[in-house]
Amino acid sequence: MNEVTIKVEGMSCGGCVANVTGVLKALSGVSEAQVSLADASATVRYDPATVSVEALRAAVENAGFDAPA
Ligand code: 9UX
Repeated sequence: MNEVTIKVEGMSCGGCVANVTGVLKALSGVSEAQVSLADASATVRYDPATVSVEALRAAVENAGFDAPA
């Protein structure tokens, strides 16, 4: 398992945090996601053989937020 922290911009409330947490955890290969509204970030534990950081970012973007590299 690897751990990465990605930027997540555009979250406004705890509901956004829950939504981003949910979309990340729903991805195959993701075991843990800790999303911070204050830090505008998500720290994710994932299996790099199953899912890429780019796929994590894409899932966040598809949920309506910005995940700049
Ligand atoms: Mo809060 Mo976010 O009312 O997608 S849930 S702004």
